Amino acid sequence: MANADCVVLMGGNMAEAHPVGFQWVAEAKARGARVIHVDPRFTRTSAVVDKHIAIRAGSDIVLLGGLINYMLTHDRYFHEYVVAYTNAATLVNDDYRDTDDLDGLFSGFDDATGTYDQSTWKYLDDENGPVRDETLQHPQTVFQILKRHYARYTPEMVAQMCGIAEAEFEYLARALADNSGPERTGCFGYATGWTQHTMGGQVIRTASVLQLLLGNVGRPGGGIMALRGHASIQGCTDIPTLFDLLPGYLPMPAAGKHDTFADYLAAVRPASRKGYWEYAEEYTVSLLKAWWGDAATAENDWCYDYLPRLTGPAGTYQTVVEMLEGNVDGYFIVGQNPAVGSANARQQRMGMSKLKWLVVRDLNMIESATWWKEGPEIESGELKTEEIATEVFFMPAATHVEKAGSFTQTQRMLQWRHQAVNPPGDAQSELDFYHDLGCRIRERVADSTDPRDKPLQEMTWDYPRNEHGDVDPEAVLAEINGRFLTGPRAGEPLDSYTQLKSDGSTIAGCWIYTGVYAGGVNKSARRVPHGGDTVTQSEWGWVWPSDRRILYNRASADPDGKPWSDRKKYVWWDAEAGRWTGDDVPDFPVDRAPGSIPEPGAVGADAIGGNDAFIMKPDGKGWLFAPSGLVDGPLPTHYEAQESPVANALYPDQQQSPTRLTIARTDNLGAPSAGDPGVGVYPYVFTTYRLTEHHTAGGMSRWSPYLSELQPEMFCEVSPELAAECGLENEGWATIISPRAAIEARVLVTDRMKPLTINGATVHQVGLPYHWGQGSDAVVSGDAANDLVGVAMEPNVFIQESKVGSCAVIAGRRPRGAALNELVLDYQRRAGATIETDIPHRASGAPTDQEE
Ligand SMILES: Nc1nc2c(c(=O)[nH]1)N[C@H]1C(S)=C(S)[C@@H](COP(=O)(O)OP(=O)(O)OC[C@H]3O[C@@H](n4cnc5c(=O)[nH]c(N)nc54)[C@H](O)[C@@H]3O)O[C@H]1N2
Ligand SMILES: Nc1nc2c(c(=O)[nH]1)N[C@H]1C(S)=C(S)[C@@H](COP(=O)(O)OP(=O)(O)OC[C@H]3O[C@@H](n4cnc5c(=O)[nH]c(N)nc54)[C@H](O)[C@@H]3O)O[C@H]1N2
Ligand SMILES: [Mo]
Repeated sequence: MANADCVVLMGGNMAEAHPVGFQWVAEAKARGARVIHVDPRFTRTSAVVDKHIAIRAGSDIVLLGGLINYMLTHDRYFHEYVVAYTNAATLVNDDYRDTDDLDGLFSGFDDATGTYDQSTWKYLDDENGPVRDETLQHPQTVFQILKRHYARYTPEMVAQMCGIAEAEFEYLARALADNSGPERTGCFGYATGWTQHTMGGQVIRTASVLQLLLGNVGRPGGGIMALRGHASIQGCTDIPTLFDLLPGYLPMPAAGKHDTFADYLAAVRPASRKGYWEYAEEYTVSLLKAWWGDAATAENDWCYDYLPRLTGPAGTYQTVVEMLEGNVDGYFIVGQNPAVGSANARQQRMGMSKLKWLVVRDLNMIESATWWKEGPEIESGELKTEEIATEVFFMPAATHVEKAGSFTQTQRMLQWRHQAVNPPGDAQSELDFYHDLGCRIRERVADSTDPRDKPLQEMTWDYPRNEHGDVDPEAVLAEINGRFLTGPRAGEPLDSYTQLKSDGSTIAGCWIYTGVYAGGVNKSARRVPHGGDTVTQSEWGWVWPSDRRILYNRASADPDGKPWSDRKKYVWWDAEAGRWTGDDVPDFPVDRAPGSIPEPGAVGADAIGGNDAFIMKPDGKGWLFAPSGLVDGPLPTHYEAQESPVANALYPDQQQSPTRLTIARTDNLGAPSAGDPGVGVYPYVFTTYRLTEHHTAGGMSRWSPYLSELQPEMFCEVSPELAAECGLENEGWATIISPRAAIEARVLVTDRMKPLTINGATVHQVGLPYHWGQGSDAVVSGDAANDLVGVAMEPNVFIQESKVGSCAVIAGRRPRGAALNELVLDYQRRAGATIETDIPHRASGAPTDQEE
């Protein structure tokens, strides 16, 4: 980011939520970069950038689509880059139909299931693979499809749907165009303002399309920075706590789809057999060998059958529905506070009240551990402590300074943390807790003859312990890195994932991390001041894969292998040496000459052509159009949020994303949208966000008296106009009502919130921080914004739409006791909100009723 000439911060509040990383933006700005913040609110980020542009929450695809259209129609895209490195020239199947042809749907939509059959989105192939027209003129090229698709995303449409004046749009478009191309680069930074939408993945895709068109991928100062959340949230997807992934982005096997190891590999390997996913077998076998050691053999498919099989989505929201229906006995809550932090927090608490047992491991006695005695449902009388059968176990957890281990931050960098002090009392690190739990479970099943226990009996669980009896975290890192099992280097750590084998002679717990422990050195612990003398500061930490600081960096050179410009040189071809060289570890087969054409029949790395900069893609190209991989469409397109008072001007027949997932239940009703009767009952748009002084659900900040003093109370941000409309007074109280709940908050009247004119009508937005919850153990408590938020999910990754919702606002505090639910029900009745009004094309669980 420090190398960018233009930084667009959109869908995040970087100075507030990532103040340390923001130093790089500040550096870029000090060097003359233009910095722009696009946010519904004027924030602490807006205050220190060149320009703030106010946008209506949930309309980002219109703005980004408008920028794409601008670059295409004003000939401001980076032509040579686009032709060489993206799929712009690739032809798409003749059967493909765009949203403009089908009133807002792509071809292949099945109304009954609410899902797409993606077969018409495929490339047009001949015997040599995808057909390309490098002139970009053929009507079926991705380039021409893109042009047609975004033609209606005009500055007028942006003004109409986002509330952004044409002059502001022009400013943004020019800033980006002027700061892209051979000599210059621009980057985006985003976080939850983009992700937490029913089309969150597609918002980021729109930015990817734009950045590829501008040639801002794989180059210094380019890219799209996902400004991630918790300290190791990147680590949590690399070595996942997610239900649908195995380490290193290998998918979790699914029942009926991946029944045999051969099925699994066939699904993971690209049909083209090109690029590094061709080695899925090497990665998976090495993983299974790490987990099951000698028990994993070629004969038993390396214990592939010991892996669980998914029978459907098993994310937190689906699991809570299962709890509510009495299908879940026990639950572990670890490093999470869903009674406050998850959408429809009331549903989370009610779900927990149906469990037999609950384990909470946390630093503090958070609301997820105390809802049974002092949650909002106790106050309202909906739950009675003595009637709740859930047995709650609280286990104290060691904090980050009380344990050692690696954290992976947003730039894919692993950094080691050393232990500063021992955990107090009974507090344990996660590593010790789970190791201990594993040992105890293994003891219990040691003599079992039940085949179901074999994976437990046979797993490798032999970590060395230190003098206190604790597991050595470096031993875990070494296992993740992997080692040779046989041959002259048996027992030695692997240097690179390219050494992984599918014959059982290597192990690696996460293939993308291989190399972090090369030579037996913990490279994540490298801390040379300023990262040493190199351009990439390469002696600080270790970045996956293979310590590459910028992915796809072959694109930083032109098709001939020369830097695009001296100013932006990074990785280039050294013709004399016959190798790629430069400031970073080349993200390319190191001796593959520019322009070289693979031998017919070549597979894997050998099939990568000299200009196939995107080595993980099955065609080696950056994807403007995604022929596979996304369930909600090959091109991003705008739909309104699940709840929106605004009609979708782009697709009047398709208000919301057709593939979004909802949970149609009386405890998760949605507000009516534009065009529905009752839309005026919840007339305002709310959005939720963070403050520097607090952290997420508050477990790490509301227990600190210093931070609590700085931000003591839950509040709502409203414009002076909205305050006048609702009779709100600054520092007074407001009650905010959604179809799920009503909460109270202190009122902050500020002209940082601006009413927007959308489709010719005024739209008011209400800002709500989500850090407070009800419980007596914290220093400060308050109503939780998440009680208001409904669960509507993005269909690829199941993230909740917590950045937009509809609400009503009235002056004064909310009612107490049973009157609270009466108020909520009264609004529901007036709006006519029922399960039936809520079901889109399908619901992610069968619609069920719940006693009120
Ligand atoms: N001090 C502190 N730092 C944190 C955290 C914390 O709680 N406290 N949390 C950490 C975590 S877990 C995360 S994930 C990150 C999150 O980092 P951010 O995503 O930057 O944090 P939010 O405050 O949720 O910011 C979202 C911003 O997006 C805006 N926004 C809302 N809806 C939209 C929209 O539709 N479009 C656009 N363009 N903008 C929108 C909001 O007004 C808000 O300013 O922060 C991390 N850092
Ligand atoms: N409305 C709305 N809802 C949101 C969001 C939003 O923007 N708006 N943002 C979403 C996002 S991005 C996130 S990340 C979530 C966060 O939501 P949660 O993860 O539910 O909330 P946190 O408060 O971050 O919970 C982390 C807990 O871990 C504990 N902890 C810290 N270190 C350790 C440790 O080493 N071990 C253990 N066992 N515990 C530890 C802390 O004390 C804390 O209680 O909220 C999501 N919910
Ligand atoms: Mo997060």
